[in-house]
Amino acid sequence: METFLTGGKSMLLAYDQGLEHGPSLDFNDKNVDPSYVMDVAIRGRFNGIVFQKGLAEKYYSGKVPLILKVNGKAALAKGEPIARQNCSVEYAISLGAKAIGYTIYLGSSLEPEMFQEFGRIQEEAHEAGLPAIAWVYPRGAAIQNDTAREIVSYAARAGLELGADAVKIKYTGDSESFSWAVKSAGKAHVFMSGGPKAPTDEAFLTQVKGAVDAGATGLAVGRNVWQHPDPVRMADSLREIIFKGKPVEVVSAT
Ligand code: FBP
Repeated sequence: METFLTGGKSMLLAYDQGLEHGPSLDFNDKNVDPSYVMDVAIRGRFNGIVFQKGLAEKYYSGKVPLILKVNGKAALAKGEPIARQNCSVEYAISLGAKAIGYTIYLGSSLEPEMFQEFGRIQEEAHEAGLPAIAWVYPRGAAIQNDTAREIVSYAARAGLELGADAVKIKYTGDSESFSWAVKSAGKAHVFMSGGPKAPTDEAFLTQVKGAVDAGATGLAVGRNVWQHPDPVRMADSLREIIFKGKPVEVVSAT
């Protein structure tokens, strides 16, 4: 995990939304180009970039550590969510991966398949000396509110118990409830998931500050950075909060 940490904290740039959401929902003429986002990762001094294998093959420049997402799904199919493996750990390593990412839809009726698959992938990653990062997203008919304290903390705990070295979870909305999720994750690092672009920079930075104050290792963010008109400036603001613990007011004012 050390590759992704600076003084125990971390800031990762996620760019798998083209598969997860489709290009028309999230992208504009600039950020539809993976080279643009690769460049943001470098200039924004991120601790890692998250790609699916196709983007890693064609756009990964090697200048920022690579986290290879080895499963994923499109948004078109309805029904209980499942994302199956689409890339082997061995191939991910051949592309330069320094960590393996995998999404688990906790609460889906197809959850057992993802538990089993993640179990094997985690062991293969560990055998190769790589950490396994689990995106643990409670989802499906059984889940009413995927940002409720008990649901997010369940996601964090499930990740720990399944062997994840880090869990990527949604923010609960306030620092106090998020700190329970961080406690529940135990020794697994907690990354707050960015979510859709917030209405203001301040609103997003407040969430990030809340997560960091709750004990999160940091942030794995996509849209709030590469949809920003000045993504490098946003990355600088995030760094001030994550690595230096600065208050939002100070960061927003600079
Ligand atoms: P964002 O910061 O853009 O939300 O990205 C984080 C992420 O986990 C991506 O890795 C993934 O593509 C997306 O969110 C999944 O979003 P959803 O919650 O719609 O499944």
